Amino acid sequence: MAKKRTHSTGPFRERAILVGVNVRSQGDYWALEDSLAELSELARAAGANPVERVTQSMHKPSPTYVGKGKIEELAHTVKHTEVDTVIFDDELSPNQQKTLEDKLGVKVIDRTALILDVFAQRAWSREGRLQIELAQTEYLLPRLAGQWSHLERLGGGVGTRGPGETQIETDRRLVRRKLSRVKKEIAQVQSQRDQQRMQRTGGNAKIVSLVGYTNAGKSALFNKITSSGVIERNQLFSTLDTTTRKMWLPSGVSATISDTVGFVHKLPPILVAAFRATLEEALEADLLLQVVDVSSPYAAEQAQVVSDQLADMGIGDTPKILVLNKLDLVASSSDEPLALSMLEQIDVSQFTRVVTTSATKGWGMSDLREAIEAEIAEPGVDTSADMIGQNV
Ligand SMILES: Nc1nc2c(ncn2[C@@H]2O[C@H](COP(=O)(O)OP(=O)(O)OP(=O)(O)O)[C@@H](O)[C@H]2O)c(=O)[nH]1
Ligand SMILES: [Mg+2]
Repeated sequence: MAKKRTHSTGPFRERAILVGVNVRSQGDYWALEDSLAELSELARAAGANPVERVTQSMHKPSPTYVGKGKIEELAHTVKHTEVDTVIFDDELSPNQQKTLEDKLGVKVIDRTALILDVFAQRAWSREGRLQIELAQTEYLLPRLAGQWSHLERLGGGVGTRGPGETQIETDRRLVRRKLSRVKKEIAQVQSQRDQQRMQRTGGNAKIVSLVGYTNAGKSALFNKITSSGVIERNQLFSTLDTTTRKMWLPSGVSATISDTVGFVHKLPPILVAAFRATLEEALEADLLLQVVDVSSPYAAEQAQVVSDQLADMGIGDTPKILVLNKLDLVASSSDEPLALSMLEQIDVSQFTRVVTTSATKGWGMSDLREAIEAEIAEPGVDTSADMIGQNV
């Protein structure tokens, strides 16, 4: 019999098997091994210990995520490796999750729950906590039915029913009430944020926003450019809160620049929706600085994920400067041209300019400032092609 079902996204330290599929009809440009490598990092960040990976290639998606035979194989592996948890590389529907948990006899977690878990651990501000609470509650709501199934199997009865309604209905009501409370509090925080922005910018200063994959070096660049002390760490999702500062451009004009939360492959839409207040700076930006870690073997895929997610957020058309960061890890000096093969992999046509930087060495900072100034003054005059190979 399956263990008690929980959908807690709180911290856990368990031995885990990672499961991913490659669905050919969906043609994901992200290789399965790369996605699982990242899932493994996310699992570790959440405190789990991934001990095994199981993959399957399929022609079309399976209603049970993996095929029947694979589930049997998985159940066998679960027994023999004594794992506590199986983590799936995509968001599972409540039904899929329940079926898999029944068949495997251990806790089943999906990529969304894992990302929510990592976010929950990093949220320290009131706004961050509220937003993660909103995302977790939205995630939990459709999964409540499954959570009570262990009681339903016992035949309901004492302690499982309120007067005239089932426990699950009572729970749903409580959770909905919590949802509306959290949403109200977020709205309050957001209106304070709006006021602050108006005071800061006087309503007309240009807004520049750093965006990019988690761990690309956004906070490091932000600190360098504004001489601030935002936490920069070699971990996924160091930054959850937006920090905004005034920055001076070479001609003496000022703009505001914001450091924002990082993106990740298969970022759950509920999380993006919940973090809308935090992402407001990016949503309203006149100019985006899309930061890419050039030392990552997945730099091109990561750049594509961010571009796709910006488009999903409705800001795919905001002018963007491509900032190729961590140059020091692939070049010995700021003069060494960046290997063109790197640029060939990234679709540079969507960017108005390209700048190479090293936030830690301070390379390329004046180029970046000049590019920002030029872009704000005369958006889109330069073309990326002219800028490629032009170095710091
Ligand atoms: N060698 C090198 N390391 C860098 C550079 N820029 C950032 N880093 C390091 O990369 C790690 C991640 O940097 P952050 O600035 O925290 O990255 P981020 O994009 O803000 O990440 P999230 O907030 O998690 O989305 C840190 O350990 C930084 O010190 C760089 O140009 N060169
Ligand atoms: Mg950061």
